[in-house]
Amino acid sequence: MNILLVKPPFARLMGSTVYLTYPLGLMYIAARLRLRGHEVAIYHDDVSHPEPVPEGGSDIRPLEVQVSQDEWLVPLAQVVEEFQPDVVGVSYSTIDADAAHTIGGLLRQRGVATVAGGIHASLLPEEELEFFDTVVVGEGDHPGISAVFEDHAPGIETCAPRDDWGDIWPARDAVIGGERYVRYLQCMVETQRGCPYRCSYCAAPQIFGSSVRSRDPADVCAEIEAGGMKSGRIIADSFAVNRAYALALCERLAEVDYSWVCNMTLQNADAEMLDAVKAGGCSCVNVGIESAVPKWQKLSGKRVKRGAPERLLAEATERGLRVGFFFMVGWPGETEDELWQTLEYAGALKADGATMCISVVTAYPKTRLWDLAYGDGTRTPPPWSEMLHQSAGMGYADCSEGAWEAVVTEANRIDGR
Ligand code: B12
Ligand code: SF4
Repeated sequence: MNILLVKPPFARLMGSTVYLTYPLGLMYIAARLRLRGHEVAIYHDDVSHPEPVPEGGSDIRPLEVQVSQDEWLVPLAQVVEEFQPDVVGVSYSTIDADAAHTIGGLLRQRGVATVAGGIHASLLPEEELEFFDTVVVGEGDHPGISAVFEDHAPGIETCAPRDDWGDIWPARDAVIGGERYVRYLQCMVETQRGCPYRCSYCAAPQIFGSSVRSRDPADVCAEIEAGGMKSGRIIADSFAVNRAYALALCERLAEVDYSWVCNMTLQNADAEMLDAVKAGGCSCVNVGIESAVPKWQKLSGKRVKRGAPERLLAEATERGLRVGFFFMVGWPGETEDELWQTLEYAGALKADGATMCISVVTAYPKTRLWDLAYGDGTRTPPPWSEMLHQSAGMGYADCSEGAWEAVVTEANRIDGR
């Protein structure tokens, strides 16, 4: 069968490579489908479109306006024409959902069978059936996925998280125009799935489960070496949540010439772990603090002991490791005073050498935060294409519009956007 896998535009519509992502999920699925002899290509609009995303700059454009225009669909329609797929799989998270629905409409018009999957389809499968024939919930790179594509039977297919998920490598060569990804993205490697924590804003454990499933460190390193990877990101929801595995992986990574960054939970980032990741080639650990205010830290789901971020920063800096801290502003009911406490705290950590990412609180479907933000019906969720952590249109703070704009401007300044 000819199978086309599609990821809608995001960075291209935003107008900046800063927003470029790398479709590892689709690459895993492509590898699985190829094993069954299918002809597979990935069309990731950000790089496959003849006018790919422009380099650099972070010019946030009104995504919803871009999505509603249809000229961006023309090259995709041409690829469909040339490749003549028997079935098309579409992958999307919530921010991409409006664009994905437009793609679903185009394919229906042409009578092409469709399979939807990824974060958003996994969270709201019933709703997505309006736009696609088959909707897959969960991890789509398991051996049975070929049959799902072959049958493309109308309805929902649920895939439970598998312990043996790392038995194949992603087909990195399947993307049309894939050489356009910046090298750093091409060096992204996934080591672990699943997370036992329950952060209120996060949907990941609902798709990847709460039990942590890790790949053999030797296989991870073989993939890195085979790809000639030198500097990239390790994809693992919480790198050190399984301490023994993290230490073993670092020991093995120390033997390859690969520099990496990862996300880690604050309570796991102790001196022993910092020594291990540094020895393993880590250049930066990213850690979520989420707020300076204990009440909002607690709501986020993060456990932050007083002084712990400063201690981590000092210990990491001593070892030549960078630290990136994540903060969020705009918790439901957050006051102006509380918002500025977070900005001042983030500014101080930045002055001490941390890199900073300050996001606007955005409640995604099927999270605790969604229930808090929209559950009582007093607020209406915006269109999916507006649900961006960098948008002043998001956030649920209890302050005037002018005060909120000043907060977002300052957050962007500290963040460096
Ligand atoms: C690393 C990361 C990033 C990186 C980029 C990662 C990359 N691959 O390029 C950066 C920092 C750039 C990023 C950006 C954003 N991210 Co992000 N990110 C992640 C993280 C931690 C890992 C993503 C990943 O690579 N996973 C591994 C791959 C293999 O998984 P996957 O793509 O989901 O694919 C599997 C399944 O979903 C399924 N599948 C996927 N597609 C399809 C298609 C078909 C047809 C089928 C059958 C199955 C299927 O099968 C795949 C294999 O099992 C996830 C959390 C998580 N655990 O997934 C959040 C996550 C995806 N991000 C999230 C968010 C909110 C964003 C942003 C919107 C943030 C923002 N700027 O506002 C942007 C959006 C970018 C975009 N267009 O998607 C949310 C999404 C929530 C939602 N409801 O959409 C997540 C879930 C985290 C959270 N807080 O809940 N992200
Ligand atoms: S630690 Fe990360 S992946 Fe796990 S629930 Fe929290 S935000 Fe989600």
